[in-house]
Amino acid sequence: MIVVPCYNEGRRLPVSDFRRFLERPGAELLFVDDGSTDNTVEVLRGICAGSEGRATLLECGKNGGKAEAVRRGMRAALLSGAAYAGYWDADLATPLDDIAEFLNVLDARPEIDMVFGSRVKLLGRKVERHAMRHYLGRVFATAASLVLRMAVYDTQCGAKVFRAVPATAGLFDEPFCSRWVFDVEVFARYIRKLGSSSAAAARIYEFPLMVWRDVAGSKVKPADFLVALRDIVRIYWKYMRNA
Ligand SMILES: Nc1nc2c(ncn2[C@@H]2O[C@H](COP(=O)(O)OP(=O)(O)O)[C@@H](O)[C@H]2O)c(=O)[nH]1
Ligand SMILES: [Mg+2]
Repeated sequence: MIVVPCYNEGRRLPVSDFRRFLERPGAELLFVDDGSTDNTVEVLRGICAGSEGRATLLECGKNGGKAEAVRRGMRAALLSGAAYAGYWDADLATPLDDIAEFLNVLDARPEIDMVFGSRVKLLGRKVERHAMRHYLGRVFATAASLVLRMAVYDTQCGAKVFRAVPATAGLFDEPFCSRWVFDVEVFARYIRKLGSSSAAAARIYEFPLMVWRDVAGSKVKPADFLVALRDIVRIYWKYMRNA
């Protein structure tokens, strides 16, 4: 089951891509609307109505931010009985086709618990990121790697799939102390659960995406980079200081 957090996405949602995805055997989507003030809910209800129960909508009512919406959705998805649970940005900056590739990794490598999209700008791939966000992203990933004591290339890609097993159960139970960089907090919780960064690193797979594009209409503002750095310090203090 894949969780799709949505906030004022009425105009950006690639409806036909979601419909096509739902025709695949076993495909399940859980949209989480977060108090959108546009027509997001109507658009999502339209997708769910034609899905024969394979797409559902969770409505949070008041806007609580992406972290909280993903947390609620992932908690439900991990408890749903599905073998895998993941989350995926609604703008489909990462195409839905990659979900099948991520699941192939989980099927082929039983020791892996999580597969995360990684935006590595290699020749022969189409990873199109604004230069500024690319460089800020590199600074941020370096800071996150130091805090986590684990070399992660890209913590912030909004395309992640988890195996529903005891090691990942509970990762989304408690509210996050970070706003945008809750992904780093998920890594920190997993490290705490397994006992060390090296044990966690052995069970995480970063998947270099073939295609990724910066979709216009992002809700992340330049000042959020500073919030992200503050939250990295919070995460260090809460999870990693005594680890
Ligand atoms: N539920 C919820 N989702 C949000 C919120 N803000 C952003 N999102 C979702 O987070 C995902 C990524 O947002 P986006 O603005 O594209 O960020 P960017 O790709 O990192 O620039 C999309 O699915 C958004 O709808 C929010 O306040 N609540
Ligand atoms: Mg985006």
